[in-house]
Amino acid sequence: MKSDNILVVGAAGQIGTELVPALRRIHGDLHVVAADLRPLAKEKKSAGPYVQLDVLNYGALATLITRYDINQVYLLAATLSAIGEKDPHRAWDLNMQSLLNILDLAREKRLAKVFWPSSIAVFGPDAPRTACPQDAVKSPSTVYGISKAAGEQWCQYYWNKYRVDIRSLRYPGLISHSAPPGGGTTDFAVDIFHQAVRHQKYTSFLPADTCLPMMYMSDAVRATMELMEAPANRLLVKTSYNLSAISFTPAQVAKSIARYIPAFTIDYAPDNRQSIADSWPSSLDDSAARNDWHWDHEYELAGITRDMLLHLVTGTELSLSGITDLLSPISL
Ligand code: NAD
Ligand code: AKB
Repeated sequence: MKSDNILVVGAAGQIGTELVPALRRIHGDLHVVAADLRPLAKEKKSAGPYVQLDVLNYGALATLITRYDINQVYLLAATLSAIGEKDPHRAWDLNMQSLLNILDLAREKRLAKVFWPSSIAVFGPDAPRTACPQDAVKSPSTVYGISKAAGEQWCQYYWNKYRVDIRSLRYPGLISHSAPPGGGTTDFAVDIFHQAVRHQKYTSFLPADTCLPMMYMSDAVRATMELMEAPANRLLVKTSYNLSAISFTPAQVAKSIARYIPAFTIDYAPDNRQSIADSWPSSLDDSAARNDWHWDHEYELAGITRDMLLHLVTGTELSLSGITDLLSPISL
């Protein structure tokens, strides 16, 4: 059987940094091509092909797909919620045109499958705040959310009209120790761990009690790969699946960190990202994903905290002696 050749565009970002190695472990280094606008960072060795490319350049994308005989594309390049508000037209152009380029190439080159991520940002103030259903009303208040809501409809359109097999997840805020976040509203949930390890204190740009849906990156990568491996006839949602793990507030993650770093303190200086967070649901109902392709998350807040701190203290001046309990077993 012919092996899959996979292209990941936006590979140098937060998700790509963990997704590319995970795909290479399954498909082989040479079968997964990483592409990004940024050059490969000097300190990062690439086990497989790395190509510097602008996803808005249709011709360059087409050439790359032909050269590497690509049959699956993961499109990760995008402008996230907070950065998007600084230049809405630019965010719209990148988020929409990148998707349309990949959808057209998927049709033209008869790609077997495409993955494109949506977000909890498709929901706005008119959707239920808790256990937000798969088909809840979408009234996004950011250009990022508008681009994701429109993108979902494009995915469904290309399926209905051209039978392009495009699979999508509405990711919650993702937490990773491998790469810095790219300018979203949920970034506090990553920054707080870095600051806790470096300075034992953090100033949150969201208020203490703002609750948002979150997920550990290893769960998100696994969800992505499980969705892509699922039989097509089980995938009934052709826009994007709600995907859920846990929800927490800045105060709750601070308390979880303080269990390991007793000197850790948090204070609050909410900024414009608060209104974005306030427009999003605090939890999602992802029963369609759980029913259709048996999605289940692994990491709870305690497991995320422990794993993040374990990775981040390694190589810092902070020794494990300042952190209690890190190595004792706990439930995830
Ligand atoms: P990121 O900002 O960390 O990475 C995006 C990557 O795309 C960057 O490496 C950037 O250099 C690259 N890129 C930007 N413009 C490009 C262009 N013109 N051509 C090629 N590459 C370009 O983002 P991420 O957190 O990895 O998110 C990836 C996707 O997942 C996005 O669609 C995002 O909306 C979605 N998502 C992320 C989260 C999250 O919490 N990280 C949550 C929901 C949805
Ligand atoms: C953001 O905050 O913009 C992203 C997302 C939830 O889509 N992390």
